[in-house]
Amino acid sequence: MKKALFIFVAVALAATFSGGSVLAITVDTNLMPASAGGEAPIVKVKWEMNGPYYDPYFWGTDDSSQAGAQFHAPGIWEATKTVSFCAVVTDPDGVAQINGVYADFYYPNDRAFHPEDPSHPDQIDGGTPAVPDYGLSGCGEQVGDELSLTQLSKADGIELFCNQVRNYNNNLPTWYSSYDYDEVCAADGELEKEDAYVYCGDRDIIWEDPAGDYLVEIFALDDPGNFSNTLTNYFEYLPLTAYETDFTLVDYGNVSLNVQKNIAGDLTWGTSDRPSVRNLGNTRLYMGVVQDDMDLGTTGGVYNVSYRARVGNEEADWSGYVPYDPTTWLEDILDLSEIEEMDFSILVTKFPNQGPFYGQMTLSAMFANFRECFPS
Ligand SMILES: [Ca+2]
Ligand SMILES: [Ca+2]
Ligand SMILES: [Ca+2]
Repeated sequence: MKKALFIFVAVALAATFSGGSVLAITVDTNLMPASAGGEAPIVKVKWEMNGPYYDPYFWGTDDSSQAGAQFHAPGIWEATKTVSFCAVVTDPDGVAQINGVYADFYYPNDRAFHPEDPSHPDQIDGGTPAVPDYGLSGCGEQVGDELSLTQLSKADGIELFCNQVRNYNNNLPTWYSSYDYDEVCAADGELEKEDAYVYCGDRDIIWEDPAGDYLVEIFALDDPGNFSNTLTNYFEYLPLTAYETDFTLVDYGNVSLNVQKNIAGDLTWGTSDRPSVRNLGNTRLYMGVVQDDMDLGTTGGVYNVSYRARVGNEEADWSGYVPYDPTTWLEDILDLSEIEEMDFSILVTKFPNQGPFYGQMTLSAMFANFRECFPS
């Protein structure tokens, strides 16, 4: 028995120390940047604007006169919005020592987006403040990775910042400390003397990225390894509630008296006989519907026709309405970038004549609350 045990241990040791691939070992590594010399660079001012930055048409522009940068969502399926991130950066040891200027930006931290959190399922009508719909994305997480900004020429930098921004969108930038236009743009100032430069870079956000306030951080690093101040602000992705349908007609076909007739939608875009709807905006939304009486009229003050509609295919989601009811808002909420089927249903309780009958429905959309971040 002892002998057998000894052989087992010997084999195990051989496997451990053979240097082969039988067992993995973990080795710690560490480093420190070499001690820095000189002084740190300074990010004096920063801003976001419509991009791309290499097109002077966009220089210094955003989509609202409010202080800071605000941008419209494109409102087009799968479209992108280019945002430019810019800063004026200097280094007391000379701009040649600036090694890089970097930007990071983050989703709004006060809302989430899809997917649904499976451990906290969606609620009817988006839930309540106490029990809302939760989402697993967004919540302040970084959008993409860090962005390296590009140095503009002296002439481009001065035209962009000291003319377009200063003269036409004065409240766009965020300043560090007590720096101001007079100091940065002086005739004998740093941009003129090329002791500072404008740096810019571009990133796209997409049509379905949630509306809200996006945190932006910009900092610089010099050759010896000194970090500048980090200058932060927010830009706003302005809310847009918008949708489109792939149908312009609901043909109920042959309808029998007192028989509910359904027209089923589908999830396929471009099949106009199978109604579909999709979210073009950057908020969640409810679809709403209003319908006339298709000239089917009333009997004893009661309409001879009634309707039902729903978004999606859950039996519980049917909503009923009669002609000229105020807008009926439908469950489910149409999520960001979501395509859903729309189903319609009609019930005729009396035909006033032989027909045919024609009418119109009006579709509309209403903002629905964002998903929320589950408290951590
Ligand atoms: Ca330096
Ligand atoms: Ca603005
Ligand atoms: Ca369809």
